[in-house]
Amino acid sequence: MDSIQQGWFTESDTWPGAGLSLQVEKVLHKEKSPYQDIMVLQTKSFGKALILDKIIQCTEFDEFSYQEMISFLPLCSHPNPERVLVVGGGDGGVAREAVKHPSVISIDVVEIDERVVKLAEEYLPFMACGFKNEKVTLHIEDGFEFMKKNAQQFDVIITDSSDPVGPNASLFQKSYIESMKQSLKPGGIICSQAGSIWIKEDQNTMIGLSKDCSAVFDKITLATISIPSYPTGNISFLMATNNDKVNFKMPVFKFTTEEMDKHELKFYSPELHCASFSIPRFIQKTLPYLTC
Ligand code: SPM
Repeated sequence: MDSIQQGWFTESDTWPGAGLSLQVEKVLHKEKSPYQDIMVLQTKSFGKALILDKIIQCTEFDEFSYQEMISFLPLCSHPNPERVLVVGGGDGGVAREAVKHPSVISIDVVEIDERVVKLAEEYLPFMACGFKNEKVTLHIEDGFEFMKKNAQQFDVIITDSSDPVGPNASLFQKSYIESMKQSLKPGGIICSQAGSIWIKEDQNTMIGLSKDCSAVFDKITLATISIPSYPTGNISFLMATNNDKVNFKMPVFKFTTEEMDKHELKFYSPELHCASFSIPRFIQKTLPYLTC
């Protein structure tokens, strides 16, 4: 089915029987890269939107919610996060946020699809600006291969991927979790997007991810946030570590109000950090592998 009909883009594959629609003013760009179909849309009420394989990745209206939380939940839980790896993240939004943490020295972003980076630079400069920071190094290559060459290098690994379909499916499998474990320094933290708590298929992803994590990590937890442009208005993050001193629910680094204003944080705060780990009972019961 054509994803744009009568001036509306509908994301219909990720939420069975339902769909999120955005009214489109203009298709700014459309192409098939070696890895995926890419569209950049000018929408009527969500600003510019990046779509990969018909799945909304981010919109100008609410991208800050996802990028701030997937960055600062793990970074502010780690006692001294100096080296950060972002797998995916080709729009630059996570890099833009991660550079704001004061102990972060370097961020390696490993994106497989160079076209995503180029199009973000052209159409989404409010995110691609992340690549301009001197702490950030961009690598156009496969995340698995990169991690193989970089054992025990990173304090925090953030997987900023699309959903587990097509080439992204490998980023939700056990071999990927084992690769991350090998690339982490002792005591490091991983954080992966894990879908919506309301979608059965995403719950299955969370169960699989948390089960596979339990084979290599002692502490596994889930945080969940609101974001209007993802199906059901929700997205979750699975985090894990072997550091027994980490208490995910209480940030060890707390941004002050002045720092949050200086860095233009619009969603993340130490209070919201704590609150995002309070997950509904039906999800707690669905996920027996969470340890905290
Ligand atoms: N830097 C932004 C990239 C966004 N990556 C996550 C995209 C998730 C889209 N789908 C969410 C729906 C859950 N089934």
